[in-house]
Amino acid sequence: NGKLEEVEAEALHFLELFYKETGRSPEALNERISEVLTALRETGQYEQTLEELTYGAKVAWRNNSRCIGRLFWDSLEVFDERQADSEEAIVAALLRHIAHASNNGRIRPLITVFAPETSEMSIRVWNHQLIRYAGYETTDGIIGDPSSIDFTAQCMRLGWKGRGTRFDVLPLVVQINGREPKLFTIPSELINEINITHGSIEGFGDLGLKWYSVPILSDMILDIGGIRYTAAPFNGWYMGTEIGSRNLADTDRYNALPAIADLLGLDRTTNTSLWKDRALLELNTAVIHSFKLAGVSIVDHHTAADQFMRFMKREQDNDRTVNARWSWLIPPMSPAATPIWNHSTFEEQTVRPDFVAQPRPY
Ligand code: HEM
Ligand code: NRG
Repeated sequence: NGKLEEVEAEALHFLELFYKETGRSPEALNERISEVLTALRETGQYEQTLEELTYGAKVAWRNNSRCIGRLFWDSLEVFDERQADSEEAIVAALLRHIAHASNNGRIRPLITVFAPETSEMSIRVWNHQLIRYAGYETTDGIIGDPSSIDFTAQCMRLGWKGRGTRFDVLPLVVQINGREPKLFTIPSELINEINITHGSIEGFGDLGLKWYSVPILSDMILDIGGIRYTAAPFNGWYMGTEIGSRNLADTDRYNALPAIADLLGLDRTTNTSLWKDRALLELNTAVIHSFKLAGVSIVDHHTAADQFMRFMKREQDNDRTVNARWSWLIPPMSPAATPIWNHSTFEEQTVRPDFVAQPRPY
């Protein structure tokens, strides 16, 4: 069975990494390897220890070529929810994740790991992120976040009704074993949202822009030692440009730049006024200002880039190669003003553990 051989090879590779990097003895490694191989040959599966799972999740973060925030990989907290076997138990764990990660603004990097994919069990969280805004296609155009249109339609098919504002928080949608998914509303007291204001531009708050405090990605596979955790939501904190240069600025997202330029009195009839750039700068300034004012963790792109350079240095000092994709690591604002810009020699390889995309379940 080719699949089993692959899992075996992945398991051995991960166990060797884990035992070596955590200073465990070769004897203990060999003992664990024979245990895992026996389990695999008898049942086609093996279960990771909490220590293996925890370290594997950290290394998956460390390995992810697209993440600029990896300096802090070793401080990831891991909640083991592999025993959760009902939609209700899974949702309760998701709510605990939101609360613990949010931490009144002092955001904690956290991953909650549910049971991996096996022949008997498969769990999917349909949400892209646990907290996200709905998007509706109406006869008057799109309302809300255009990137949520398909998922929002699924929620409505399952009986959800949004209020129809630009910022309706979507429900949690959890599916077990391909059954019809179940839908749950997140209690509003668990969700921290930040109104976007500007420290020195009067009227910026009247644009009615806001964003939620914690990005909790919930649609990727955590792949460790041949085991695929198809439901393993994780979060850190935001880099300001994710919100200020993309979510609120992209023309196919909230498209806020024209309104901001008008507020600033800029000439939008010509590109040479650089109205988009000026609007972007003030929007990004406002995002950072507003998160700081609310006491919510956020990092600007210059600091994040410096932290990433420190991460690279530290990895090299530890004789590890850094897996990196340049086009994802440069920030979407003033990229050439960060030290990442001049590193065009990044290497990207398929490595494990890692977080990987999976097909949408809907
Ligand atoms: C991607 C920042 C924590 C895993 C990214 C991106 C940024 C970022 C800016 C690019 C996103 C985009 O362009 O859409 C940060 C910051 C963190 C952090 C500031 C603060 C601690 C984490 C944690 C994990 C993680 C805790 C997992 C344990 C990833 C992954 C991607 C990513 C898997 C790629 C997502 C994809 O392929 O769509 N991160 N991150 N990050 N980050 Fe981080
Ligand atoms: N750009 C997305 C979030 C992607 C991941 N970013 C992080 N991850 N900061 C957005 O919502 O804007 N994280 O785990 O902190």
